[in-house]
Amino acid sequence: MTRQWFIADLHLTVERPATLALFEAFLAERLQPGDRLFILGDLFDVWVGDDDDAELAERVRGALRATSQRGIELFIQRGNRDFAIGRRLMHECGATLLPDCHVTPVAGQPTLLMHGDLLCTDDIDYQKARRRFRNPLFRWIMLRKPLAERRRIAAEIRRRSGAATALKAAEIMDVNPATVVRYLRRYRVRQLVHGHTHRPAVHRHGLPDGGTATRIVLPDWHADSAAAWVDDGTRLEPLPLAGG
Ligand SMILES: [Mn+2]
Repeated sequence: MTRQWFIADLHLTVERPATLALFEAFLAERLQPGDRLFILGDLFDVWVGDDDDAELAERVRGALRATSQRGIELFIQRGNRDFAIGRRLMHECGATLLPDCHVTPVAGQPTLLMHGDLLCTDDIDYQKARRRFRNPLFRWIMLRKPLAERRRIAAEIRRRSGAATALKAAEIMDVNPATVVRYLRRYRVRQLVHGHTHRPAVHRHGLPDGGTATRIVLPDWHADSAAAWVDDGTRLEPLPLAGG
């Protein structure tokens, strides 16, 4: 049976090896050939570029490549922490890079997939920082710098406060409900799956036409608490992977 899996906000880093081990076990033990895996952003706690040769990057690259080679389709969205993910990584992993807004059938109905940071429009400073980080020229200049310098800059951004705090998980604001409805209408969907806020829940949103939409917020991952949502073709349900 083909299943679709949805995960987000793993925030993989060498500093949390147990979460990395959980992810590797998830890929190897839960996914079966024919399954599809959607990673909706912030797979990495930070991504300095596809040429990263650090141990973490190599391990995740290898684990994803082994997964796609087993016949599992991989789809990845960028998050606010790993916005520098590019096509080279996708090619090396056998994965497909999805745009920031992607509509696909989930549990039998058209569903919008997002990382979720675009929905947090109350955080003006963050949205400003986001535009800067996502600017193609900024990106081009950054990715031309040597790896060591990019690592230093990434560490510096994590230490600093101000506009960059929005890149830190603890500071994330929740979504703006009017913005959620705007995206639901723009993409003509009644189901939305996203991560980013670290506030896992199922929400209902009333639409201007009198209908109701469902918004599923994926959990962030920790070694002792993690879950994937699974679509068996008819239903989308959470599956605890740690912490039950
Ligand atoms: Mn995020």
